[in-house]
Amino acid sequence: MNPAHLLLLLLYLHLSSCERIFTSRPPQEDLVDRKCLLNKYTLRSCNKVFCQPWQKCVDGTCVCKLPYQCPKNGTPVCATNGKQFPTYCHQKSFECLNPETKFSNNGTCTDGGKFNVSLSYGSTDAEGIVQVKLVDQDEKMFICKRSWSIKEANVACFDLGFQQGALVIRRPFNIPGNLHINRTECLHVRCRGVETSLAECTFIKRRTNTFQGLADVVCYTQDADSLTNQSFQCVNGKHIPQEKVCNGVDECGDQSDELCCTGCQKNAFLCKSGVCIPNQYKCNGEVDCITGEDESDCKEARHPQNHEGLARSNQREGTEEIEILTPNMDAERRRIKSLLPKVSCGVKRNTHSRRKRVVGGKPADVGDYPWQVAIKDGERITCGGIYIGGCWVLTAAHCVRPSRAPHYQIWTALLDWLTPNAELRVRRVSRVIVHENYNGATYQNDIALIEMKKLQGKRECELLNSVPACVPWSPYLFQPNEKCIISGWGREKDNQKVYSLRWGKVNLIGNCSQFYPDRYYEKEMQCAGTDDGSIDACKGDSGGPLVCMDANNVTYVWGIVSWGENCGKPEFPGVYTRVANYFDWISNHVGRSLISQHNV
Ligand code: 4AZ
Repeated sequence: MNPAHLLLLLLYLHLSSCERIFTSRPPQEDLVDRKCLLNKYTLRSCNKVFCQPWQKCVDGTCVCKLPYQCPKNGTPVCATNGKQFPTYCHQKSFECLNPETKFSNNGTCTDGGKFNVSLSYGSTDAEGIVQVKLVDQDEKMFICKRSWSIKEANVACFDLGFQQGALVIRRPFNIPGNLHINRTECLHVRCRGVETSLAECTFIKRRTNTFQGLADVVCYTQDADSLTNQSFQCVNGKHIPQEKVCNGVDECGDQSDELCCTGCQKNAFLCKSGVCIPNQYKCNGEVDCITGEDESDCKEARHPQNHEGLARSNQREGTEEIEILTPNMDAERRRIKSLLPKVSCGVKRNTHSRRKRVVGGKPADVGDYPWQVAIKDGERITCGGIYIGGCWVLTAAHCVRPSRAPHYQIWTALLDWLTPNAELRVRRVSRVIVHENYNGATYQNDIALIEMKKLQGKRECELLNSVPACVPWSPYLFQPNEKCIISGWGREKDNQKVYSLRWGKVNLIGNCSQFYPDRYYEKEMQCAGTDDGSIDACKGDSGGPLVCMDANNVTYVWGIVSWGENCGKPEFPGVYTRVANYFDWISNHVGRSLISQHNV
Protein backbone atom coordinates (compact mmCIF):
# COMPACT_ATOMS: atom_id res chain seq x y z
CA MET A 1 0.00 0.00 0.00
CA ASN A 2 1.55 3.33 -1.01
CA PRO A 3 1.27 6.49 1.14
CA ALA A 4 -1.48 7.94 -1.04
CA HIS A 5 -3.62 4.85 -0.56
CA LEU A 6 -2.93 4.88 3.17
CA LEU A 7 -4.04 8.51 3.35
CA LEU A 8 -7.25 7.65 1.51
CA LEU A 9 -7.88 4.74 3.84
CA LEU A 10 -7.38 6.93 6.91
CA LEU A 11 -9.65 9.59 5.45
CA TYR A 12 -12.28 6.92 4.77
CA LEU A 13 -12.04 5.54 8.31
CA HIS A 14 -12.29 9.04 9.72
CA LEU A 15 -15.34 9.88 7.63
CA SER A 16 -17.12 6.64 8.42
CA SER A 17 -16.56 7.12 12.14
CA CYS A 18 -17.93 10.67 11.86
CA GLU A 19 -20.99 9.28 10.22
CA ARG A 20 -21.44 6.89 13.09
CA ILE A 21 -21.27 9.76 15.53
CA PHE A 22 -23.85 11.72 13.57
CA THR A 23 -26.21 8.78 13.43
CA SER A 24 -25.93 7.81 17.09
CA ARG A 25 -29.10 9.64 18.08
CA PRO A 26 -31.37 7.84 20.52
CA PRO A 27 -32.69 4.85 18.58
CA GLN A 28 -36.34 5.57 19.35
CA GLU A 29 -36.19 8.89 17.57
CA ASP A 30 -35.24 7.06 14.40
CA LEU A 31 -38.30 4.87 14.76
CA VAL A 32 -40.68 7.81 14.42
CA ASP A 33 -42.03 9.28 11.19
CA ARG A 34 -42.20 13.00 12.05
CA LYS A 35 -44.32 13.97 9.06
CA CYS A 36 -46.89 11.36 10.04
CA LEU A 37 -47.09 12.80 13.59
CA LEU A 38 -48.53 16.02 12.14
CA ASN A 39 -51.73 14.07 11.37
CA LYS A 40 -52.28 13.52 15.11
CA TYR A 41 -53.42 9.91 14.69
CA THR A 42 -55.05 8.15 17.65
CA LEU A 43 -56.83 4.88 18.31
CA ARG A 44 -59.81 6.46 16.58
CA SER A 45 -57.98 7.03 13.29
CA CYS A 46 -59.32 4.35 10.98
CA ASN A 47 -56.71 5.14 8.33
CA LYS A 48 -54.29 3.45 10.75
CA VAL A 49 -56.28 1.02 12.90
CA PHE A 50 -59.56 -0.90 12.93
CA CYS A 51 -62.40 0.67 14.86
CA GLN A 52 -64.03 -1.10 17.79
CA PRO A 53 -67.01 -3.28 16.82
CA TRP A 54 -69.38 -0.66 18.31
CA GLN A 55 -67.88 2.04 16.11
CA LYS A 56 -67.80 2.72 12.40
CA CYS A 57 -65.31 4.58 10.25
CA VAL A 58 -66.45 7.91 8.78
CA ASP A 59 -64.01 10.27 7.05
CA GLY A 60 -61.02 8.62 8.70
CA THR A 61 -62.43 8.71 12.25
CA CYS A 62 -64.10 5.98 14.28
CA VAL A 63 -67.50 7.28 15.34
CA CYS A 64 -70.08 5.65 17.60
CA LYS A 65 -72.60 3.28 16.08
CA LEU A 66 -76.14 3.35 17.37
CA PRO A 67 -76.89 0.43 19.75
CA TYR A 68 -79.50 -1.04 17.37
CA GLN A 69 -76.73 -1.59 14.81
CA CYS A 70 -75.12 -4.18 17.11
CA PRO A 71 -75.43 -7.94 16.47
CA LYS A 72 -78.41 -9.21 18.41
CA ASN A 73 -77.10 -12.37 20.00
CA GLY A 74 -75.20 -12.30 23.25
CA THR A 75 -75.82 -12.13 26.98
CA PRO A 76 -77.12 -9.18 29.02
CA VAL A 77 -74.78 -6.62 30.52
CA CYS A 78 -75.32 -4.18 33.35
CA ALA A 79 -74.00 -0.63 33.21
CA THR A 80 -72.96 1.73 35.99
CA ASN A 81 -76.21 3.70 35.70
CA GLY A 82 -78.11 0.55 36.73
CA LYS A 83 -79.47 0.09 33.21
CA GLN A 84 -79.39 -3.32 31.57
CA PHE A 85 -78.37 -3.85 27.94
CA PRO A 86 -79.07 -6.89 25.72
CA THR A 87 -75.35 -7.36 24.88
CA TYR A 88 -71.89 -5.94 25.61
CA CYS A 89 -71.95 -4.27 22.18
CA HIS A 90 -75.20 -2.47 23.01
CA GLN A 91 -73.70 -1.18 26.27
CA LYS A 92 -70.40 -0.11 24.64
CA SER A 93 -72.20 1.62 21.83
CA PHE A 94 -74.43 3.45 24.35
CA GLU A 95 -71.30 4.33 26.38
CA CYS A 96 -69.58 5.59 23.24
CA LEU A 97 -72.39 8.16 22.96
CA ASN A 98 -72.73 8.70 26.76
CA PRO A 99 -69.24 8.20 28.27
CA GLU A 100 -70.42 8.36 31.88
CA THR A 101 -72.36 5.11 31.47
CA LYS A 102 -69.62 2.52 31.87
CA PHE A 103 -69.62 -1.27 32.00
CA SER A 104 -70.39 -2.72 35.42
CA ASN A 105 -70.87 -6.46 35.08
CA ASN A 106 -71.90 -9.28 32.82
CA GLY A 107 -75.39 -10.47 33.63
CA THR A 108 -78.41 -8.72 35.05
CA CYS A 109 -78.34 -5.61 37.19
CA THR A 110 -79.89 -7.19 40.25
CA ASP A 111 -77.13 -9.72 40.85
CA GLY A 112 -74.83 -7.86 43.18
CA GLY A 113 -73.50 -4.49 44.22
CA LYS A 114 -71.64 -2.08 42.02
CA PHE A 115 -68.14 -2.37 40.64
CA ASN A 116 -65.87 0.29 42.04
CA VAL A 117 -62.23 1.43 41.81
CA SER A 118 -60.51 3.65 44.33
CA LEU A 119 -57.05 4.92 45.16
CA SER A 120 -55.83 5.01 48.75
CA TYR A 121 -52.87 6.34 50.73
CA GLY A 122 -51.84 8.91 48.12
CA SER A 123 -51.55 12.60 48.84
CA THR A 124 -53.99 13.61 46.07
CA ASP A 125 -57.11 12.11 44.44
CA ALA A 126 -55.04 11.22 41.41
CA GLU A 127 -52.69 8.79 43.08
CA GLY A 128 -52.44 5.90 45.45
CA ILE A 129 -52.66 2.18 45.92
CA VAL A 130 -55.38 0.66 43.75
CA GLN A 131 -58.38 -1.05 45.30
CA VAL A 132 -61.35 -2.60 43.52
CA LYS A 133 -64.67 -3.89 44.67
CA LEU A 134 -65.96 -6.55 42.32
CA VAL A 135 -69.67 -6.97 41.84
CA ASP A 136 -69.99 -10.34 43.59
CA GLN A 137 -67.45 -9.67 46.33
CA ASP A 138 -68.22 -8.03 49.62
CA GLU A 139 -64.89 -6.44 50.28
CA LYS A 140 -62.51 -4.12 48.53
CA MET A 141 -59.44 -5.93 47.25
CA PHE A 142 -55.91 -4.86 46.36
CA ILE A 143 -54.31 -5.66 43.03
CA CYS A 144 -51.02 -7.54 42.87
CA LYS A 145 -48.13 -5.50 41.56
CA ARG A 146 -46.93 -8.39 39.41
CA SER A 147 -49.96 -8.23 37.15
CA TRP A 148 -49.89 -4.42 36.93
CA SER A 149 -48.61 -2.68 33.79
CA ILE A 150 -49.18 0.66 32.12
CA LYS A 151 -52.13 -0.89 30.19
CA GLU A 152 -54.02 -1.71 33.38
CA ALA A 153 -52.94 1.56 35.01
CA ASN A 154 -54.26 3.59 32.06
CA VAL A 155 -57.61 1.80 32.28
CA ALA A 156 -57.83 2.40 36.05
CA CYS A 157 -57.23 6.11 35.47
CA PHE A 158 -59.80 6.28 32.62
CA ASP A 159 -62.23 4.63 35.02
CA LEU A 160 -61.56 7.34 37.58
CA GLY A 161 -62.16 10.07 35.01
CA PHE A 162 -58.55 10.91 34.07
CA GLN A 163 -58.88 10.94 30.31
CA GLN A 164 -55.16 10.83 29.56
CA GLY A 165 -54.66 7.72 31.65
CA ALA A 166 -51.72 7.08 33.95
CA LEU A 167 -48.58 9.12 34.38
CA VAL A 168 -46.50 6.52 36.22
CA ILE A 169 -46.94 3.19 37.84
CA ARG A 170 -44.76 2.00 40.72
CA ARG A 171 -44.20 4.79 43.13
CA PRO A 172 -43.80 3.93 46.80
CA PHE A 173 -46.93 4.81 48.74
CA ASN A 174 -46.73 4.09 52.43
CA ILE A 175 -49.52 2.26 54.10
CA PRO A 176 -49.91 3.48 57.67
CA GLY A 177 -48.29 1.00 60.04
CA ASN A 178 -51.32 0.62 62.28
CA LEU A 179 -53.35 -0.85 59.38
CA HIS A 180 -53.24 -4.57 59.07
CA ILE A 181 -53.25 -5.69 55.44
CA ASN A 182 -53.21 -9.28 54.31
CA ARG A 183 -50.61 -9.00 51.59
CA THR A 184 -50.93 -12.58 50.49
CA GLU A 185 -54.37 -11.85 49.11
CA CYS A 186 -54.56 -9.64 46.06
CA LEU A 187 -56.18 -9.84 42.66
CA HIS A 188 -54.44 -10.31 39.34
CA VAL A 189 -55.85 -8.23 36.54
CA ARG A 190 -55.37 -8.25 32.80
CA CYS A 191 -56.61 -5.60 30.37
CA ARG A 192 -56.15 -5.08 26.66
CA GLY A 193 -55.61 -1.37 27.27
CA VAL A 194 -58.59 -0.04 25.29
CA GLU A 195 -61.18 -0.63 28.02
CA THR A 196 -62.72 2.39 29.69
CA SER A 197 -63.29 0.66 33.01
CA LEU A 198 -61.31 -1.88 35.02
CA ALA A 199 -64.60 -3.80 35.27
CA GLU A 200 -64.05 -4.88 31.65
CA CYS A 201 -60.69 -6.45 32.48
CA THR A 202 -60.25 -10.00 33.70
CA PHE A 203 -59.71 -10.57 37.43
CA ILE A 204 -58.17 -13.67 38.89
CA LYS A 205 -57.69 -14.57 42.52
CA ARG A 206 -54.69 -16.64 43.47
CA ARG A 207 -54.04 -17.60 47.01
CA THR A 208 -50.36 -17.68 47.76
CA ASN A 209 -48.39 -17.76 50.94
CA THR A 210 -45.86 -15.27 49.68
CA PHE A 211 -45.76 -11.58 50.43
CA GLN A 212 -47.12 -9.59 47.47
CA GLY A 213 -46.36 -6.10 46.26
CA LEU A 214 -49.49 -4.06 45.69
CA ALA A 215 -50.33 -2.14 42.52
CA ASP A 216 -50.32 1.64 42.61
CA VAL A 217 -50.68 4.46 40.13
CA VAL A 218 -50.36 8.19 39.58
CA CYS A 219 -52.99 9.32 37.11
CA TYR A 220 -52.13 12.05 34.66
CA THR A 221 -52.92 15.60 35.63
CA GLN A 222 -51.39 18.65 34.02
CA ASP A 223 -49.57 19.64 37.24
CA ALA A 224 -47.94 16.26 37.60
CA ASP A 225 -46.73 16.12 33.98
CA SER A 226 -42.97 15.87 33.80
CA LEU A 227 -41.56 17.44 30.67
CA THR A 228 -37.98 16.84 29.59
CA ASN A 229 -36.27 17.34 26.27
CA GLN A 230 -36.32 13.56 25.95
CA SER A 231 -40.07 13.24 26.15
CA PHE A 232 -42.64 12.47 23.47
CA GLN A 233 -45.88 14.41 23.38
CA CYS A 234 -48.95 12.25 22.93
CA VAL A 235 -51.92 13.58 20.95
CA ASN A 236 -53.86 13.75 24.25
CA GLY A 237 -51.21 16.14 25.61
CA LYS A 238 -49.50 13.73 27.98
CA HIS A 239 -45.72 13.42 27.84
CA ILE A 240 -44.09 10.01 27.92
CA PRO A 241 -40.41 9.02 27.86
CA GLN A 242 -39.05 8.93 24.30
CA GLU A 243 -37.78 5.37 24.83
CA LYS A 244 -41.36 4.11 25.21
CA VAL A 245 -42.37 5.20 21.72
CA CYS A 246 -42.94 2.48 19.06
CA ASN A 247 -42.60 -0.42 21.51
CA GLY A 248 -46.05 -1.92 20.82
CA VAL A 249 -47.38 -0.76 24.19
CA ASP A 250 -49.91 2.08 24.28
CA GLU A 251 -48.34 4.29 26.95
CA CYS A 252 -50.19 7.39 25.80
CA GLY A 253 -53.59 5.82 26.35
CA ASP A 254 -54.71 7.09 22.94
CA GLN A 255 -52.22 4.88 21.08
CA SER A 256 -50.57 7.95 19.51
CA ASP A 257 -47.10 6.66 20.51
CA GLU A 258 -47.53 3.60 18.26
CA LEU A 259 -49.09 4.92 15.05
CA CYS A 260 -46.28 6.76 13.22
CA CYS A 261 -43.42 4.27 13.33
CA THR A 262 -40.78 3.43 10.76
CA GLY A 263 -39.57 0.57 12.96
CA CYS A 264 -40.46 -1.01 16.30
CA GLN A 265 -38.54 -1.91 19.42
CA LYS A 266 -37.76 -5.52 20.16
CA ASN A 267 -41.02 -6.76 21.63
CA ALA A 268 -43.19 -5.28 18.93
CA PHE A 269 -44.16 -6.00 15.34
CA LEU A 270 -44.27 -3.33 12.63
CA CYS A 271 -47.37 -3.31 10.45
CA LYS A 272 -46.77 -2.09 6.88
CA SER A 273 -49.05 0.81 7.74
CA GLY A 274 -46.45 2.14 10.22
CA VAL A 275 -48.14 0.87 13.39
CA CYS A 276 -46.35 -1.09 16.15
CA ILE A 277 -48.34 -3.89 17.78
CA PRO A 278 -47.21 -6.19 20.62
CA ASN A 279 -45.55 -9.40 19.40
CA GLN A 280 -48.27 -11.39 21.20
CA TYR A 281 -50.82 -10.06 18.70
CA LYS A 282 -49.03 -11.87 15.86
CA CYS A 283 -50.87 -15.01 14.71
CA ASN A 284 -53.41 -14.75 17.55
CA GLY A 285 -56.40 -15.23 15.26
CA GLU A 286 -57.39 -11.55 15.18
CA VAL A 287 -56.19 -9.17 12.44
CA ASP A 288 -54.58 -6.11 14.03
CA CYS A 289 -52.60 -4.61 11.12
CA ILE A 290 -54.98 -3.00 8.63
CA THR A 291 -52.79 -4.61 5.97
CA GLY A 292 -53.37 -8.07 7.51
CA GLU A 293 -49.78 -9.28 7.70
CA ASP A 294 -49.91 -10.08 11.43
CA GLU A 295 -52.17 -13.03 10.57
CA SER A 296 -50.62 -14.20 7.31
CA ASP A 297 -47.91 -16.87 7.18
CA CYS A 298 -49.03 -18.25 10.54
CA LYS A 299 -48.02 -21.88 10.91
CA GLU A 300 -51.04 -22.90 12.90
CA ALA A 301 -53.79 -20.85 14.43
CA ARG A 302 -52.57 -19.88 17.88
CA HIS A 303 -55.60 -18.94 19.87
CA PRO A 304 -55.72 -15.84 21.99
CA GLN A 305 -55.09 -16.35 25.63
CA ASN A 306 -58.30 -17.32 27.32
CA HIS A 307 -59.07 -17.92 30.94
CA GLU A 308 -57.65 -21.40 30.97
CA GLY A 309 -54.41 -20.17 29.40
CA LEU A 310 -54.20 -17.38 31.91
CA ALA A 311 -54.89 -19.76 34.77
CA ARG A 312 -52.41 -22.31 33.52
CA SER A 313 -49.63 -19.75 33.29
CA ASN A 314 -50.40 -18.76 36.84
CA GLN A 315 -50.26 -22.27 38.13
CA ARG A 316 -46.52 -22.13 38.56
CA GLU A 317 -44.70 -20.57 41.50
CA GLY A 318 -46.41 -22.15 44.44
CA THR A 319 -49.92 -20.98 43.69
CA GLU A 320 -52.37 -22.99 45.70
CA GLU A 321 -55.68 -21.97 44.33
CA ILE A 322 -56.93 -20.08 41.33
CA GLU A 323 -60.32 -18.58 40.96
CA ILE A 324 -61.49 -16.68 37.89
CA LEU A 325 -63.70 -13.89 39.11
CA THR A 326 -64.86 -12.04 36.00
CA PRO A 327 -65.70 -13.13 32.46
CA ASN A 328 -63.34 -12.36 29.60
CA MET A 329 -64.83 -9.30 27.90
CA ASP A 330 -61.92 -9.17 25.43
CA ALA A 331 -63.07 -12.53 24.09
CA GLU A 332 -66.59 -11.13 23.95
CA ARG A 333 -65.30 -8.13 21.95
CA ARG A 334 -63.68 -10.54 19.49
CA ARG A 335 -66.88 -12.59 19.22
CA ILE A 336 -68.92 -9.46 18.45
CA LYS A 337 -66.37 -8.47 15.81
CA SER A 338 -66.74 -11.84 14.13
CA LEU A 339 -70.53 -11.34 13.90
CA LEU A 340 -70.35 -8.03 12.02
CA PRO A 341 -71.51 -8.10 8.40
CA LYS A 342 -68.72 -8.45 5.86
CA VAL A 343 -68.73 -7.49 2.21
CA SER A 344 -67.30 -9.96 -0.17
CA CYS A 345 -64.77 -8.47 -2.56
CA GLY A 346 -61.34 -8.97 -4.00
CA VAL A 347 -61.29 -12.77 -3.83
CA LYS A 348 -61.59 -14.68 -7.10
CA ARG A 349 -64.24 -17.40 -7.17
CA ASN A 350 -62.23 -20.33 -8.46
CA THR A 351 -58.84 -20.03 -10.04
CA HIS A 352 -58.90 -21.74 -13.39
CA SER A 353 -56.81 -24.84 -13.89
CA ARG A 354 -55.42 -23.61 -17.21
CA ARG A 355 -52.34 -21.52 -16.32
CA LYS A 356 -50.15 -20.02 -18.60
CA ARG A 357 -52.11 -5.47 -23.46
CA VAL A 358 -50.82 -3.30 -21.58
CA VAL A 359 -47.36 -2.44 -23.01
CA GLY A 360 -45.16 -5.52 -22.57
CA GLY A 361 -47.87 -7.47 -20.72
CA LYS A 362 -49.08 -11.04 -20.96
CA PRO A 363 -52.45 -12.37 -22.14
CA ALA A 364 -55.04 -12.99 -19.41
CA ASP A 365 -57.23 -16.05 -18.89
CA VAL A 366 -60.95 -16.13 -18.20
CA GLY A 367 -61.50 -15.35 -14.52
CA ASP A 368 -58.04 -13.85 -13.93
CA TYR A 369 -59.32 -10.26 -13.65
CA PRO A 370 -63.00 -10.65 -12.81
CA TRP A 371 -63.28 -6.92 -11.82
CA GLN A 372 -62.04 -5.72 -15.20
CA VAL A 373 -64.73 -4.28 -17.46
CA ALA A 374 -64.62 -2.63 -20.88
CA ILE A 375 -66.51 0.54 -21.73
CA LYS A 376 -67.93 0.48 -25.22
CA ASP A 377 -68.98 3.80 -26.70
CA GLY A 378 -70.92 3.10 -29.91
CA GLU A 379 -68.86 0.60 -31.87
CA ARG A 380 -65.53 0.99 -30.07
CA ILE A 381 -64.06 -0.09 -26.75
CA THR A 382 -62.76 3.24 -25.52
CA CYS A 383 -61.71 2.63 -21.94
CA GLY A 384 -61.41 0.13 -19.13
CA GLY A 385 -63.28 0.18 -15.84
CA ILE A 386 -63.39 -1.64 -12.52
CA TYR A 387 -66.42 -3.44 -11.09
CA ILE A 388 -66.75 -2.55 -7.37
CA GLY A 389 -70.02 -4.32 -6.53
CA GLY A 390 -73.78 -3.83 -6.92
CA CYS A 391 -74.34 -2.14 -10.27
CA TRP A 392 -71.29 0.08 -9.94
CA VAL A 393 -68.20 0.51 -12.10
CA LEU A 394 -65.30 2.83 -11.35
CA THR A 395 -63.47 4.51 -14.23
CA ALA A 396 -61.56 7.66 -15.15
CA ALA A 397 -63.45 10.93 -15.50
CA HIS A 398 -61.67 11.59 -18.79
CA CYS A 399 -63.24 8.41 -20.19
CA VAL A 400 -66.88 9.36 -19.85
CA ARG A 401 -69.45 12.13 -20.23
CA PRO A 402 -72.73 12.01 -18.34
CA SER A 403 -74.65 13.07 -21.44
CA ARG A 404 -73.38 10.06 -23.37
CA ALA A 405 -74.69 7.53 -20.82
CA PRO A 406 -77.30 6.11 -23.28
CA HIS A 407 -74.52 5.28 -25.76
CA TYR A 408 -72.32 3.34 -23.37
CA GLN A 409 -72.25 -0.39 -22.85
CA ILE A 410 -70.39 -2.15 -20.06
CA TRP A 411 -68.84 -5.42 -21.17
CA THR A 412 -67.98 -7.64 -18.21
CA ALA A 413 -66.03 -10.90 -18.02
CA LEU A 414 -64.67 -10.18 -21.50
CA LEU A 415 -61.36 -11.48 -22.79
CA ASP A 416 -61.12 -10.88 -26.54
CA TRP A 417 -63.51 -8.44 -28.12
CA LEU A 418 -63.03 -9.81 -31.65
CA THR A 419 -64.20 -13.27 -30.53
CA PRO A 420 -66.26 -12.71 -27.37
CA ASN A 421 -66.18 -15.56 -24.83
CA ALA A 422 -69.29 -17.24 -23.39
CA GLU A 423 -68.86 -15.54 -20.00
CA LEU A 424 -69.36 -12.06 -21.47
CA ARG A 425 -72.28 -10.05 -20.04
CA VAL A 426 -73.34 -6.72 -21.51
CA ARG A 427 -75.13 -4.04 -19.50
CA ARG A 428 -76.47 -0.65 -20.48
CA VAL A 429 -75.72 2.43 -18.40
CA SER A 430 -78.31 4.31 -16.37
CA ARG A 431 -76.11 7.03 -14.92
CA VAL A 432 -72.59 8.48 -15.08
CA ILE A 433 -71.24 10.48 -12.13
CA VAL A 434 -68.08 12.48 -12.83
CA HIS A 435 -66.12 13.87 -9.86
CA GLU A 436 -67.23 17.46 -9.34
CA ASN A 437 -63.63 18.66 -9.13
CA TYR A 438 -62.32 16.81 -12.15
CA ASN A 439 -59.92 19.07 -14.00
CA GLY A 440 -59.43 18.10 -17.64
CA ALA A 441 -56.31 20.27 -17.92
CA THR A 442 -54.41 18.85 -14.92
CA TYR A 443 -56.15 15.44 -14.69
CA GLN A 444 -56.80 16.10 -10.99
CA ASN A 445 -59.68 14.00 -9.58
CA ASP A 446 -59.78 11.84 -12.70
CA ILE A 447 -62.45 9.53 -11.33
CA ALA A 448 -66.04 8.69 -12.28
CA LEU A 449 -68.74 6.17 -11.38
CA ILE A 450 -70.96 4.36 -13.82
CA GLU A 451 -74.23 2.84 -12.69
CA MET A 452 -75.35 -0.05 -14.84
CA LYS A 453 -78.99 -0.75 -15.69
CA LYS A 454 -80.58 -3.84 -14.23
CA LEU A 455 -82.18 -6.30 -16.61
CA GLN A 456 -85.95 -5.96 -16.84
CA GLY A 457 -87.74 -7.26 -13.79
CA LYS A 458 -84.50 -7.90 -11.87
CA ARG A 459 -83.52 -6.30 -8.58
CA GLU A 460 -79.78 -6.84 -8.89
CA CYS A 461 -77.23 -6.52 -11.64
CA GLU A 462 -76.53 -10.28 -11.63
CA LEU A 463 -73.00 -10.28 -12.99
CA LEU A 464 -72.24 -13.84 -11.99
CA ASN A 465 -68.93 -14.01 -13.83
CA SER A 466 -67.64 -10.82 -12.24
CA VAL A 467 -66.13 -10.25 -8.79
CA PRO A 468 -65.87 -6.77 -7.29
CA ALA A 469 -62.43 -5.42 -6.39
CA CYS A 470 -62.28 -4.00 -2.85
CA VAL A 471 -62.18 -0.21 -2.50
CA PRO A 472 -59.24 0.84 -0.28
CA TRP A 473 -60.39 2.80 2.78
CA SER A 474 -56.96 3.90 3.96
CA PRO A 475 -54.01 5.56 2.19
CA TYR A 476 -51.73 3.28 4.25
CA LEU A 477 -52.81 -0.03 2.73
CA PHE A 478 -50.04 -0.10 0.10
CA GLN A 479 -46.61 1.55 -0.03
CA PRO A 480 -44.00 2.52 -2.64
CA ASN A 481 -42.09 -0.46 -4.11
CA GLU A 482 -44.97 -2.86 -3.62
CA LYS A 483 -45.83 -4.91 -6.69
CA CYS A 484 -49.27 -4.46 -8.20
CA ILE A 485 -51.01 -5.38 -11.46
CA ILE A 486 -52.37 -3.37 -14.36
CA SER A 487 -54.67 -4.78 -17.02
CA GLY A 488 -56.46 -3.60 -20.13
CA TRP A 489 -57.06 -3.66 -23.87
CA GLY A 490 -54.84 -0.63 -24.49
CA ARG A 491 -52.27 -0.20 -27.21
CA GLU A 492 -48.79 -1.69 -27.35
CA LYS A 493 -45.70 0.55 -27.43
CA ASP A 494 -45.63 0.59 -31.23
CA ASN A 495 -49.28 1.69 -31.18
CA GLN A 496 -50.34 -1.79 -32.26
CA LYS A 497 -54.00 -2.57 -31.60
CA VAL A 498 -54.85 -5.08 -28.88
CA TYR A 499 -57.94 -7.27 -28.94
CA SER A 500 -57.48 -9.52 -25.95
CA LEU A 501 -57.03 -8.51 -22.33
CA ARG A 502 -53.41 -8.15 -21.24
CA TRP A 503 -51.82 -7.67 -17.85
CA GLY A 504 -48.44 -6.84 -16.27
CA LYS A 505 -46.76 -6.37 -12.90
CA VAL A 506 -45.65 -2.87 -11.92
CA ASN A 507 -44.10 -1.28 -8.82
CA LEU A 508 -45.74 1.55 -6.92
CA ILE A 509 -43.41 4.53 -7.26
CA GLY A 510 -42.98 7.10 -4.48
CA ASN A 511 -41.70 10.65 -4.84
CA CYS A 512 -43.09 10.97 -8.36
CA SER A 513 -42.72 14.75 -8.53
CA GLN A 514 -39.15 14.10 -9.67
CA PHE A 515 -40.59 12.73 -12.93
CA TYR A 516 -43.43 15.22 -13.31
CA PRO A 517 -42.49 18.48 -11.54
CA ASP A 518 -45.52 20.76 -11.12
CA ARG A 519 -47.90 18.18 -12.57
CA TYR A 520 -47.97 15.50 -9.87
CA TYR A 521 -50.36 15.76 -6.91
CA GLU A 522 -49.24 13.24 -4.28
CA LYS A 523 -52.52 12.96 -2.40
CA GLU A 524 -54.63 12.38 -5.50
CA MET A 525 -52.27 10.51 -7.82
CA GLN A 526 -50.06 7.44 -7.69
CA CYS A 527 -47.23 6.56 -10.09
CA ALA A 528 -46.46 2.99 -11.03
CA GLY A 529 -44.13 1.31 -13.51
CA THR A 530 -40.99 -0.74 -13.89
CA ASP A 531 -37.34 0.40 -13.82
CA ASP A 532 -36.92 -0.13 -17.55
CA GLY A 533 -40.42 1.03 -18.48
CA SER A 534 -41.13 -2.32 -20.09
CA ILE A 535 -44.56 -2.62 -18.44
CA ASP A 536 -46.88 0.36 -18.70
CA ALA A 537 -50.46 1.36 -19.32
CA CYS A 538 -51.17 3.04 -22.65
CA LYS A 539 -53.88 4.58 -24.81
CA GLY A 540 -57.03 2.56 -24.35
CA ASP A 541 -56.11 1.29 -20.87
CA SER A 542 -57.48 4.47 -19.31
CA GLY A 543 -60.13 4.01 -16.67
CA GLY A 544 -58.90 0.47 -16.02
CA PRO A 545 -57.46 -1.03 -12.85
CA LEU A 546 -54.18 -0.88 -11.01
CA VAL A 547 -54.86 -3.55 -8.38
CA CYS A 548 -52.77 -4.59 -5.37
CA MET A 549 -53.13 -7.64 -3.13
CA ASP A 550 -52.85 -7.50 0.65
CA ALA A 551 -51.09 -10.06 2.85
CA ASN A 552 -54.16 -12.32 2.72
CA ASN A 553 -54.48 -12.14 -1.09
CA VAL A 554 -57.45 -9.80 -1.08
CA THR A 555 -57.41 -7.54 -4.16
CA TYR A 556 -57.90 -3.77 -3.93
CA VAL A 557 -58.33 -1.24 -6.71
CA TRP A 558 -55.45 1.04 -5.71
CA GLY A 559 -55.41 3.11 -8.90
CA ILE A 560 -57.30 4.00 -12.07
CA VAL A 561 -55.25 4.38 -15.28
CA SER A 562 -55.21 8.15 -15.79
CA TRP A 563 -52.30 9.69 -17.70
CA GLY A 564 -48.59 9.68 -18.45
CA GLU A 565 -46.10 11.09 -20.92
CA ASN A 566 -45.91 8.49 -23.72
CA CYS A 567 -45.97 4.80 -22.95
CA GLY A 568 -43.19 2.50 -21.78
CA LYS A 569 -40.61 5.24 -21.11
CA PRO A 570 -38.84 4.70 -17.73
CA GLU A 571 -38.36 8.44 -17.24
CA PHE A 572 -42.15 8.90 -17.48
CA PRO A 573 -44.03 6.36 -15.34
CA GLY A 574 -47.76 5.83 -15.69
CA VAL A 575 -49.94 7.99 -13.41
CA TYR A 576 -53.03 6.58 -11.72
CA THR A 577 -55.87 8.14 -9.73
CA ARG A 578 -55.20 7.26 -6.06
CA VAL A 579 -58.51 5.56 -5.24
CA ALA A 580 -57.99 5.51 -1.44
CA ASN A 581 -58.25 9.31 -1.51
CA TYR A 582 -61.79 8.98 -2.89
CA PHE A 583 -63.23 6.34 -0.55
CA ASP A 584 -65.72 8.77 0.99
CA TRP A 585 -66.69 10.21 -2.38
CA ILE A 586 -67.35 6.72 -3.70
CA SER A 587 -69.23 5.55 -0.60
CA ASN A 588 -71.42 8.67 -0.62
CA HIS A 589 -72.62 7.73 -4.11
CA VAL A 590 -72.80 3.94 -3.98
CA GLY A 591 -73.69 3.55 -0.29
CA ARG A 592 -71.33 2.72 2.57
CA SER A 593 -72.58 -0.81 3.04
CA LEU A 594 -71.65 -1.82 -0.51
CA ILE A 595 -67.93 -1.11 -0.12
CA SER A 596 -67.15 -0.95 3.62
CA GLN A 597 -65.27 -4.11 4.54
CA HIS A 598 -64.79 -3.19 8.17
CA ASN A 599 -66.38 -0.86 10.61
CA VAL A 600 -69.70 -0.82 8.73
C1 4AZ B 1 -53.82 7.39 -22.56
O1 4AZ B 1 -53.60 8.10 -23.54
C2 4AZ B 1 -52.67 7.02 -21.68
N1 4AZ B 1 -48.29 5.47 -19.88
C3 4AZ B 1 -52.88 6.21 -20.59
C4 4AZ B 1 -51.80 5.86 -19.80
C5 4AZ B 1 -50.55 6.32 -20.08
C6 4AZ B 1 -50.33 7.15 -21.16
C7 4AZ B 1 -51.40 7.49 -21.97
C8 4AZ B 1 -49.39 5.94 -19.18
O2 4AZ B 1 -54.94 6.99 -22.26
